[in-house]
Amino acid sequence: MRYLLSVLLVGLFSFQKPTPKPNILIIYADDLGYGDVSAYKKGTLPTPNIDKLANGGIRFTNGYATSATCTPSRFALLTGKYPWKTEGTKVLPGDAPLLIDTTSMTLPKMLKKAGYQTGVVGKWHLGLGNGALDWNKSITFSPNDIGFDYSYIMAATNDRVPTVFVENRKVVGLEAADPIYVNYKQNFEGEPTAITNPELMTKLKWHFGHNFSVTNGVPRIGYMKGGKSALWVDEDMADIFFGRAKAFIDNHQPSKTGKPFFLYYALHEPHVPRVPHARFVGKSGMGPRGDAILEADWCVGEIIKKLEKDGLLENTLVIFSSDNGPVLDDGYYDDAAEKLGNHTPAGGLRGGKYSLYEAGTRVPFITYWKGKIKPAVSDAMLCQLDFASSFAQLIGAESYSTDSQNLLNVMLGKSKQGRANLVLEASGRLAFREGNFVMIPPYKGSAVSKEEGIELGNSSEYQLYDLSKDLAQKNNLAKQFPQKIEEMKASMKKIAGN
Ligand code: NG6
Ligand code: CA
Repeated sequence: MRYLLSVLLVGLFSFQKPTPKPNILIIYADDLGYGDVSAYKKGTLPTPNIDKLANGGIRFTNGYATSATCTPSRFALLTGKYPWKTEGTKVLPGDAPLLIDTTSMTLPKMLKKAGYQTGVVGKWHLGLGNGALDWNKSITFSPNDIGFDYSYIMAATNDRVPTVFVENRKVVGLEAADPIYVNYKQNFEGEPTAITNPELMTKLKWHFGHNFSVTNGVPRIGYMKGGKSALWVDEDMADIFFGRAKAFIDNHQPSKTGKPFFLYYALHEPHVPRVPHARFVGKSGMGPRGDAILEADWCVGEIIKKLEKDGLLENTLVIFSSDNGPVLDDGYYDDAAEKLGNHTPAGGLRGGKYSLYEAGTRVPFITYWKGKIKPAVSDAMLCQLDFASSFAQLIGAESYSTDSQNLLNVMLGKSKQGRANLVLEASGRLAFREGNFVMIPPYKGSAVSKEEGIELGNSSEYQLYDLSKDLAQKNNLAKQFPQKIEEMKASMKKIAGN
């Protein structure tokens, strides 16, 4: 009898064996606008590979980054915390110390704790080291100290020095005989810059900013010296990052290791400088920005092909999104505006990168899981901030962040009940979306950024828009609905303080 019972119990338990934890792949573009993906806004620029995910998964129309610039959005994605609650979450220079506290819980740490093999490949921009970093030594305070088993990154942005890759704790390809030095305050004696030696700018010329050291024919932000053997070639960056992402999958095959993986694949496109591989040059007819987007789309296609080839697609949750909205001229002469034609990077939303208007933070946001997620378009509101709590639910871990909401069912298409509200951020300024309304408090500063020509959202008056009727934010309802403003102010205060 007892024997029978235990057989029955064993049978029952093996029958109820939990499904294995899926792999998680986040593909994160840099400055890709809501309307830059053709599944979002059919235009002159085809993105067939991203479209495949969008049309085979859930295409979210109200998906947000927390912020209209890179560093804070990435901070939120990896920590599950509103970035503006932590000091220093602004666009970082290339020599900034690590912004994420190594003792705090993070998304990759949570996954690692649950048995995941974790990797990051691509753009980092969250600082490295603990102050006065020596790039020639092993780097502590790196992605490897906040939960990643493997990292292959560019430290900051492709327009900031040092223009080298860092694999785990080491600058890739550095030779001891030619050490590398970085300084954001002053140049190294005798070293050329874009100002003293403009002839070095063989590939791109600066329009504003970006007139410090020149590497690979491209002027950058910040000064650097040495490390010649380690300098990246911009044209090869997409292939190198894809190669490392692919190798990460090869080296962490769940069938061999018995463990799922988490890969954060952070593309560098279409951030400036836009220097795509020759395969893509001239292919979009829109100049380097369009070509860079085609390159990014190619990367997406290749990584999905890789998963498919390895039989991993049915057991991998794939997410595609972008860190902030689009910008055309971000400091180089590359004809992005001149060759735009009918393409609409913001897809009808107002503003762009740096803006408190929708195009700053509302981005392409796609979840895809072959066989598990049914194709759909969802207008539920969700934010990259929510990955932390949603993935916690996915893997049966406890959520560790109160800013991050568990929207797993929304991400899997089982619910359309998204966020009730979300605080949006652009360069330290906050706005508040609740339901279909968005409120932008008054801010000093110019209405349009002088150099990029983007409407920032600044006004001396309150702004209130009903996005269900006025997606382009043309009609300020603040005067008409003073009560609504008061309600939203009170609601925002509960989350963001005064
Ligand atoms: C700005 C840069 C811009 C870009 C941005 C960061 C100038 C004039 N502009 O300061 O080119 O690098 O920082 O972009 O230097 S982000 O996507 O990483 O946030
Ligand atoms: Ca960005």
